[in-house]
Amino acid sequence: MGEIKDLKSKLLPARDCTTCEATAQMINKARRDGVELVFDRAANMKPCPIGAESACCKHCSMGPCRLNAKDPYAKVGVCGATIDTIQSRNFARMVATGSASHTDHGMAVLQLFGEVVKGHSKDYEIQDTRKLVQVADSIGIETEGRSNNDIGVDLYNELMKTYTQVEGEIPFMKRVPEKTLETWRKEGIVPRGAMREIMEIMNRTHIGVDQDYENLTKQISRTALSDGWGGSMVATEIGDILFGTPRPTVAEVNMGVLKEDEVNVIVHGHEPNLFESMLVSTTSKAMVEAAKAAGAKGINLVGMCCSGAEMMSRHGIPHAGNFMSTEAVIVTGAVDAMAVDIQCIKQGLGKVAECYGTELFTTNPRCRIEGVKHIEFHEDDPLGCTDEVVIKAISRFKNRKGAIEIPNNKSVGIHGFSTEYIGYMLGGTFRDSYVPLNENIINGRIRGVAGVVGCTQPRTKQDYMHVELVKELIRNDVLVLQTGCSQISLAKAGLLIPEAAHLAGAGLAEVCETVGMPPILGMGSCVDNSRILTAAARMVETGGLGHALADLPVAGAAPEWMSEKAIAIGQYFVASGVFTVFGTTFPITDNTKFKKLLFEGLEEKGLGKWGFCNDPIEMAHMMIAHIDKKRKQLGIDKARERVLMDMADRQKLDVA
Ligand code: NFS
Repeated sequence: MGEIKDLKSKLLPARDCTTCEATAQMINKARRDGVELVFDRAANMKPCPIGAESACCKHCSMGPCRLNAKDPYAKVGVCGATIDTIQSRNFARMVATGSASHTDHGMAVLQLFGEVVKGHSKDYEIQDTRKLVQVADSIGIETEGRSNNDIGVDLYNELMKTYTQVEGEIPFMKRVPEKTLETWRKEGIVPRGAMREIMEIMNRTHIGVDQDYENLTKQISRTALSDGWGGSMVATEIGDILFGTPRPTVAEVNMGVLKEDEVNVIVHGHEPNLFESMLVSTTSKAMVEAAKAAGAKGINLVGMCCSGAEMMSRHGIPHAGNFMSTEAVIVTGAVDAMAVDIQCIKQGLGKVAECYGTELFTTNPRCRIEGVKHIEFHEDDPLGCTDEVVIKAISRFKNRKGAIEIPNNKSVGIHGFSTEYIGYMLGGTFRDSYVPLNENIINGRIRGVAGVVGCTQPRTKQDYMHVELVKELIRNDVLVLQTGCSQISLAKAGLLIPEAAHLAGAGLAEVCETVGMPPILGMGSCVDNSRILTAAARMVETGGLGHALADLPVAGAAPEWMSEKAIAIGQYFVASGVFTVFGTTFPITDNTKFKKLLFEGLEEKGLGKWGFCNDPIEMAHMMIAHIDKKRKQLGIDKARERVLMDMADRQKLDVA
């Protein structure tokens, strides 16, 4: 399938690279300054057409073997591997890597939690005891009359099985609707423990092991589910217990959040603990005084990418932009220090930071960059790292050289819609309920729910597909849930506000106005896609919309995806029963049995299915058609027709 287009010129005009005005301004500045960014590297790197279609194999040294994507069954690899074996193995390894990233991150958060509840950590404490009890209850841990630490130790031990268990079902399977779990058991795809699943996938994709794409696809689903309902879900739930469950918070987004007269510190990455500690360092009296002594008005802490999205949701910390803007933001010259942890950290940041004198630091032993300074973050002395970064930032502020140009774009939006908060918003603090959501879906005011998530990337105009797709969905009464870089795209477009309801269809707008909520709900980082799963499970549990996740009128999309994590997320949504559409490119060869299985066959087994589309409006209508199909199967399609008729009648009356 591929779909990556040949690039005509070596340097694309900034306007063709992005719809983000701030990023475009910085692309132009970088070109004036002679600094190369990701957009320029992409224009000079023609994607390998065989690799883009996943028609090559380098799993052994008899090859690498290249098959012909145009005539996929004309050739086989040296070992005899068919196109279906080669593609499914490549896909499996993407899912394994993506799942490993989320689960390793989740396990680190759980380990920190373990230190806290065992009383070994003095720097962190549980912020949300209500959620501690809720999560423990949800997986059958006794909570009545017990201390938080006792509950916490049991929760730690139980959730550690998510990663280390060898046989049995992972703990959060208790949250999966019974009918969905039955399907998974029948298919043999209930995850045992993430380490086991990832290890098995690596074995099965070695030369000469699993050479039946259907059998391998089962392990692909099982591994992805160990991420969505396992590693990622633990990261979200334990993150909430440790750092607080998000509630709607106003936050500013885009490069205009940088301040010329303050020390600007950016944290970019995925693990909340570094960022939480940076918040303590940048607000400490001693550091603020040191900044003032250096001539600054204060210290301005800003986030980027996913940990930025979490901190924005939990504390209203401003956010400077998504994945495609992480180099561009340094071009402002105003970033005094950037501390990174893991995932989506471009190696190119090193050079750009050097050009503008920004102090760039890696902090996690898993992620170092050659030539970039490393200040290791230790959970038993978190401030040791973050204080040092802030001191370096202050000194860079004092010695700033070169012109500073901060784009004045920033948008204010509301973020932090956790699964729990959606319940309180609809039902009130003491009677958390999803009934009003289900009722409004059943009566047709809300047509369905879409999750729009994932990255931005240089092979498609930054933010464009996210924004146009979401606008088209809400225009058609589809409530949109968002996470990750996609949420930042919509936030920059100024649409994460209740007033965006004026762009929504009449039914959705009416619900938003009654509840006082935006038609687009920002739920946090990419691991917080697990919030979309728990919200979907709540919808099934609430009743009236079928018995399995696959019955729900919902769909998902990642129109500008680029990472292996995104593929893992897509696969766990598909395995959970959701129609999931990706854009820009898809690592698969057309007209193969493996593609047919992913794009059609899985749905016939009671799971969801994949889709691909490169036009945001068309993509929206693929999702809407699926939602309408589900409404019809549920027998609620007529209700929507009636609602629409009522509205038309009302409008006629208004005119009269
Ligand atoms: Ni998700 Fe977060 Fe962004 Fe893509 Fe990267 S930051 S985990 S992978 S690029 S959405």
